[in-house]
Parts: sequence; structure tokens; C-alpha cells
Amino acid sequence: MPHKVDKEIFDLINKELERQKTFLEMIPSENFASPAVLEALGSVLTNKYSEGYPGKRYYGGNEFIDKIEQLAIERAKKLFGVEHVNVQPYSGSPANFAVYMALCKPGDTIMGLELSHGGHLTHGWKTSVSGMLFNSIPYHVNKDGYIDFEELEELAKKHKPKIIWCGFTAYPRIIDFKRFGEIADSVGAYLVADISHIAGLIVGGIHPSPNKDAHIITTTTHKTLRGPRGAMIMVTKKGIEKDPDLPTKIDKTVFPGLQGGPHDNTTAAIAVALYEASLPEFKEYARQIVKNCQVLAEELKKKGFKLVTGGTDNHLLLIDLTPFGVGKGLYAQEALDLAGIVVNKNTIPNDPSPFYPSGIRCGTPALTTRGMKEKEMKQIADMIYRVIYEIKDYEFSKDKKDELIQKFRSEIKQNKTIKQVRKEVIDLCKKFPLYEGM
Ligand code: DSN
Repeated sequence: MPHKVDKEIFDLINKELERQKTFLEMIPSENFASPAVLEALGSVLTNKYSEGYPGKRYYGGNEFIDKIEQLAIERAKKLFGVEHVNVQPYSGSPANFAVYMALCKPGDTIMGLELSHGGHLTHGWKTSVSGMLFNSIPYHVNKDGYIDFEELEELAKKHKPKIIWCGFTAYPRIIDFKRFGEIADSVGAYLVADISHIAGLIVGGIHPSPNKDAHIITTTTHKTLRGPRGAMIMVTKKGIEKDPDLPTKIDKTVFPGLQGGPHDNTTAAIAVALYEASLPEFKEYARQIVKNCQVLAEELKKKGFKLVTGGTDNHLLLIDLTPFGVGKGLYAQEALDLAGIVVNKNTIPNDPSPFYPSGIRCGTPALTTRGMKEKEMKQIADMIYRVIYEIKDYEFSKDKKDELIQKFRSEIKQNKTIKQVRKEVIDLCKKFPLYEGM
């Protein structure tokens, strides 16, 4: 990596590269973009302004940018089986806000899964503009951790929402898009499927697609789809049948409604990722993500861990740590991080302490990109077990949290088991090299 101009920043980039190479990345929304995606992202396309859309730009010099954006659009249409695609949203949250702007007026009613039950901030949570501007009626998961369709149907009939969101950030099961579509249709709502987490699984054919049931689909491009940080908004045939102007409305709200010039380097990188996702090996990749996650889940269960819904159908699982005591998510995340296993603390449904979550969320997309398979998942389950076992005696209580967290942090750094697991993680990572030559 060159560092002649700004050594300080390039040293830090190199440190981050080394961290990625030597840690087990298990945050389910993260992945490793291919060198081809990184190349497009770091290209001269970053120099260009191109407000507007292919063939209708405000500035000159967009001959090649038009071709790039058109390719990205055509590839996405084909891969997801949709009628219209906008590839310009800067990321997932702006994409979702463009949908609100296209479909709703402030004060309209919208419905999304409660954040602490696995939903997303932009699906109506109170600290997000989506929860401030709109009348947000959340639905929930049932006591087993599955979407409570009966509650959803009842709430939808009562509140007549303009939008029902489906697609989640911490839901380990197949999403029944058909059922969501029927409920939305029965109350005249738009069904918007935010498939950010599972886009790669859908393209890989291992999760059903919402393209027959939703009117609009949004997705980020950097999770299981393994592209750059960006997003897309897609309009389905069903969406156009409900409102033929939907594509125009979406395009207008992205630009000029919410954004200025698109990030053309990102658009090109999205096009590259879509090309890669169209190859047969991507289907194999998607299948392996799920296989790996299911092996991980089974192994963790054998070791006595409790999982929300009892397992997984997709790329992620949620470990319920309440048997180790309430509020242990932070301790688990930090202890695993010291061992070189990166996960995130997460609420579990009906978490007894939502501000100090009692769960951790982990997943297999990035490990699978490295080439890890079932054998490594068994090894990793064992490492997770050994690390988490070390936190079980650390007390957590909200009232004495500063003191208790400080004690935990100073002691856990010295823990011999965690130091041993860290060595094993480094050895395992070496067997699955990442970004060789970088
Ligand atoms: N931050 C993403 C995730 O981790 O799921 C959601 O936006």
C-alpha cells in the first residue's frame, strides 16, 4: 500500500487490513469485497459529477458514466427479477427515506418490526426520522422468536398503514414474504422489503425472493451481496401494477429529492459485485454461508447455548445469554474481541435490559468468503464457548455498571484462556488468507 503522501492515514489503513486478516469477522452485516470491487471503488470515477440519470444528466462528460450506471441497472434487474432499479442511494438509510418520500406524507401510518425484536432503525424507530415524521406502529416476534403474523394482521387492519416494512437486521429465519404480501394487500398498504441482510442469499437462491409479493425492494450492497457500501431501490411488477408512476416517483425522490451527484465509483463497484453475484460460484457461496451458520448453531446448542428461535435458516444467529445473567452482551462482545472473534452485542426479543443487551449476534458471510467450511465452524463454536465460559462469573448490574465494567475490562485482558484462543484464531486465519499481496 503506497504511503508517500499521508503516512499517518496509510499506516492506519494497513493496521485495519492486518486486523481484518487476523480476526474472525462474524458481524453478520459485514463481508470482504473482492479486489475487483475495491479496484472500481478506488478508481478515477470518484472525480466525476453526474447529477441526473443515464441520458439525462445536468453536466457534460458523462458518456462512460452513463454506460456504467446503465450496466449496473440492467444487471440488478436481471439478477433480482424486477422492473425498475435505482442504484444511486448513498446507503441503506437514504434508500429507505427515499421510499418514504415517494409514498408517504408526514403523519402517515407505517409499520415495521420493533427494533429490539430484530427490526431496523429506519423502519419506524423513535430516534430515527422515520419514527418522528410518521405514525409508527411496530409489530413484534412471538414468544418463540418468529414473526407474529396474527398481531401484524390485527394491527394492520386497525391502523391501515401506508407502508408495511419487512426484512430485518437480527432475524435468523426465512421471511414469509407471501404472508406479508397478503396482509399488505388486504389493507391496501405498500409492502416494502428491505432485503439488505439477505440480498446475497436471495440471489444465490437459498432464500425466497420478495419480487412477487413486495411492491418495492430496498437493499444495501455490502452485506451478503459482497459489494461496496451503497444501496439500491427496486420496483417490482406488482409495484408498477399498483402505481405505474412508482419508478418515476422513486427516481425523483433520490435525485433531486434527497441527494446530489451519485457516487459513480460506487455505482461501478455495485455493477462489478452484481456481475460476481451472477456467477455459478456465488450460488455455492450463498449455500455455504447458510450451511456454515447452521453447523455453528448446532455446535453451540450442543455446548448448551440458547439460540433465539432455536437455530437459523440464514446467515446469522442470535445467542441468548440470559442463562449467564442479564446484560452480559457487552462482556461477551469484549471478551470475544480480545480473543479475535468479532461479533456484536444485541438485544434479544423482550430483552430484560434493552440498554445493556443480553444477546450477541453473529454470522458467517465473511468467514465463508475466506473459504471456511463446516470443520472450521465446529472449531469456532468451541472457541466461542471457551471464551464465553470465562465471563460467566462477572456480575453485571445497571446501578454499579461503571465499576463492574471497569473491573471486568482490567481482569479479562489477563485471562489465560482468552489469550490461548487468540493464538488459535491467528493460526486459523493464516490458513485462510485474505487479500493476498495487499
Ligand atoms: N448496521 C446494519 C447491521 O449491522 O445490521 C443495519 O443497518
